[in-house]
Amino acid sequence: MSSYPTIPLKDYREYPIEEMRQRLKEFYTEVNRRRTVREFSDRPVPRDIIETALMAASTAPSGANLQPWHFVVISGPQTKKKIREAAEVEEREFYGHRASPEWLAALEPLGTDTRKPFLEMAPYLIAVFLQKFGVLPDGRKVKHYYPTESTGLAVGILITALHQAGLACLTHTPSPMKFLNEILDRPKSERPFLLLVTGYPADDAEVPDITCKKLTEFASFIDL
Ligand code: IYR
Repeated sequence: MSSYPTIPLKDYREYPIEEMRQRLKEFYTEVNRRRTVREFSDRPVPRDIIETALMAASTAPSGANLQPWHFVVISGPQTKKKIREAAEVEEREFYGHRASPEWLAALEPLGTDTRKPFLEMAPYLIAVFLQKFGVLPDGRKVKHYYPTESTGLAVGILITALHQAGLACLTHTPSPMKFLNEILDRPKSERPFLLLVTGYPADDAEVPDITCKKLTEFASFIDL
């Protein structure tokens, strides 16, 4: 058996079952209020809020603990404008030619279109990159395992953390997103994963009238 360094699991906490129920109920009530928002206010948000949310995201489990992600936080108007312009070029292609009628029909309840003003309005865009491999200081490559799953888990925590802080998010996926590597000067070993738009919602923000599936629709239990 290989030996590896360990430390005691000192931060784990167990709760009495009733407290477990109560805590989860409160957590569920809290996350159930989260809605994806497409209309943002330009009100500023202190940068340390974003930094702490990113620290929370960085606690996500990852393949072989290689943490195969990089987050670029964009607050500057010039860079936001470049991103909006490049994203809208792709979106015009998408809505005009690339998307199948079936895909466009699926998007209909969301009311999305080629215009992405939120990319300039929101105080922060967080471009999330997935690293297919890491690069050591001497230039050698380190293969990453499950980078897609790992980065998805980190983004899930990031969205939850921002919601906890009272900020709204939009998970935006202009496709393809290669332009993010060029604009943000990220290496080829990194694949753009998601553009997370965050800030306060606009005062008159509205959201689609859609709901989550019921537990019985998305989960099954096997007791045998
Ligand atoms: N990227 C496009 C289209 C789009 C695709 C999916 I899947 C969505 O859930 C929402 C939008 C856009 O942002 O408009």
